[in-house]
Amino acid sequence: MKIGLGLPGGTIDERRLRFARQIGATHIVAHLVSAPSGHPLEARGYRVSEPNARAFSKAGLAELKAQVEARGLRLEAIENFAPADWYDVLLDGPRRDEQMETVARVIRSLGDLEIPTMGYNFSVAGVWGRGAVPEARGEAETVAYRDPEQPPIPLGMVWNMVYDPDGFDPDDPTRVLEPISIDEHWRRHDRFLDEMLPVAEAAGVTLALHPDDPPLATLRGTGRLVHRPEHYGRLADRHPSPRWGFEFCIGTLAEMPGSRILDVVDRYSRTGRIAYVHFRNVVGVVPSYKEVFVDEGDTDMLEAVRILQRNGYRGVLIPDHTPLVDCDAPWHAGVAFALGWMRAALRSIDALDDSP
Ligand SMILES: [Mn+2]
Repeated sequence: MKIGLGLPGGTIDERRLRFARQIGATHIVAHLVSAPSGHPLEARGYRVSEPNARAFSKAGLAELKAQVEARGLRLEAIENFAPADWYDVLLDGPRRDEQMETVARVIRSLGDLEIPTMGYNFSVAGVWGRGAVPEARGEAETVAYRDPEQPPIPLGMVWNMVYDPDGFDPDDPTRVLEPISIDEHWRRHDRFLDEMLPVAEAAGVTLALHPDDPPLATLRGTGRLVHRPEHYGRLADRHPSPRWGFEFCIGTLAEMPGSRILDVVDRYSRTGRIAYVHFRNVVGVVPSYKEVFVDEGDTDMLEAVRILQRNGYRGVLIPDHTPLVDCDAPWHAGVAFALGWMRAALRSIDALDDSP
């Protein structure tokens, strides 16, 4: 298996890439939508998604790939579409056709540039409701979900990001999204794949789905897709294309009640449809859980890599996110600890492939 690092948008520069290589990553997963846009709403704590960001253009992706390769690394995947580029795909809105074409263009660009995987999270509510708490080992700051009240989603927002700043008024309780049923959400996702998988097949790009975090059946009135492990199986049966797979987030899957996570790792790694792995650990399950260091959670992560190896998985593991370590560089220390642990774990079972 190979070790990668996920890098948030706006942070990918030469120094960050050297850091990745120095701590033993050979592969990069780039998140391009998390970069701040500079919009005034960000000062009020909202994240804003700008449309047609240059980062997603073929020129932008080519530049990113060249930058990654110049540091001796390989660009394994781009993770997540920009909400501004595909909100009406999620909402089944009037601009859906146009936005499907934008998504298709991104996938074709990845294919042209031989970037193998596009990770995505088909979710209206997105990752929401977790707060920072000093509850990982040694009071390290991490995130926890503690069953908060779920206000409806203001219009102009999907995936916890504002795509329409002019139409967004979080203080007006009448300007909120109507509920979306689970069945309706599944229907929209099936339609998305029915239309987009032929594009991915032609481009030679794998679409890899992240499970819903937090894994609840509904969140803020909107249905969720993969909130139990068996939903991955259901989707794999419905969409047998080799260009559809799992962005296999062990942390999120472990947050699902009764999931017996090592059995889940065993079952789904046998299918050969894991595109790449988010390798992180948690304590608890919904509606109450927290993220922790890789070696302190409920999941025996060493056993997880043994199972992946035994079942023939040879792809990339990234640490997803980690608690922040108290020092001058909390993020760097957190991921460096995770990568060191992961390299040693793979080495101990003779499973580390160190070639970019
Ligand atoms: Mn994840």
